[in-house]
Amino acid sequence: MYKNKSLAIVVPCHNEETQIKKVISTLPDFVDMVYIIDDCSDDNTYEISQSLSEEYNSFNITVLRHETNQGVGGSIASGYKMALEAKADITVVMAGDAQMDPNELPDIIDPIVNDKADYTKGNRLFSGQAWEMIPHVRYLGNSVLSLLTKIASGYWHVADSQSGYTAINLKALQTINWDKMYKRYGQPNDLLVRLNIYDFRVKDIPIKPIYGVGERSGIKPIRMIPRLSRLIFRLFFYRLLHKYIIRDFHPLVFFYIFGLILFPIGFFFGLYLVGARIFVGPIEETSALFSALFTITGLQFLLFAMWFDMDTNKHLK
Ligand SMILES: Nc1nc2c(ncn2[C@@H]2O[C@H](COP(=O)(O)OP(=O)(O)O)[C@@H](O)[C@H]2O)c(=O)[nH]1
Ligand SMILES: [Mg+2]
Repeated sequence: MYKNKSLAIVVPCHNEETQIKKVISTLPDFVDMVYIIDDCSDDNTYEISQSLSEEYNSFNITVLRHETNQGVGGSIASGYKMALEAKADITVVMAGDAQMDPNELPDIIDPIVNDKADYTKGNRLFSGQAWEMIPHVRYLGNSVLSLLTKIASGYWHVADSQSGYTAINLKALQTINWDKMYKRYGQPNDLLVRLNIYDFRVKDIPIKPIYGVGERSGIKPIRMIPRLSRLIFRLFFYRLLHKYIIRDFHPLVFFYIFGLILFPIGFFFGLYLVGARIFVGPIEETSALFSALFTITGLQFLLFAMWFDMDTNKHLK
């Protein structure tokens, strides 16, 4: 128990035989239950986890093995469902590769204990050394995805969207449909969008970036960014539909739609006109006017839509 709240830890694992012991052996005493999800590893993660569950039986460790690989999101969903069954007041996700510092647990869960947030997540970018400590390709990829996730999720104050160190309260755990959550690396982005649809409060907590502890990442940033960008794009429309049309209504949807239609037409037509002016010769004034009108109104629509969205979500900090 932590300040009279029961605390569950979900540990998604894929080939973590060298790392999992470190994760479990460093957990603080106030942890009530641990769910290790072995995502169909090829190594001895499952056997090692089972022996850890005997060695550290005060943590009530349950080890679940996926018969097929589901991805990190699928593993987290399995863990969440077990925590939900146990009615854990707070459920924290800590990766099985020891990249999360257990000393930071109180920082992550206190806002939930004090009912200041429904979901908290670590943010590695607040640290002054983030650029030095995080591999550069990941840092840049993360920044792009974080910006897109702000737009898609409506949590404009949340950054480091790909961080996996998170805590969730029982109410949110009971509300989200875990079978629908995205199963692979886009899981954090997907979950933020779902939380926003139900107006849950999300807080970023500064944490230390930890690299070089023997972890082997499954992420290939170059392939990941286009794939996740497509997912985030889809999630954006999913949220607009569910939050501002189905569950409630806000005209910002129309602002976004008009903006997304008018701005690209105006912008690309403008580019074409610039090319024509340079390489061919004079262009029609009305064409230039047409392009300018579309670009300017489209841009206004987009910026207003963002502003309205920010305003609607500002109480969810
Ligand atoms: N790569 C990978 N990791 C998984 C999978 N299922 C669960 N995980 C776990 O998810 C966590 C985060 O994955 P990792 O590749 O370290 O991501 P990163 O820390 O963001 O680079 C680790 O604890 C993995 O063991 C899977 O299918 N593939
Ligand atoms: Mg990792």
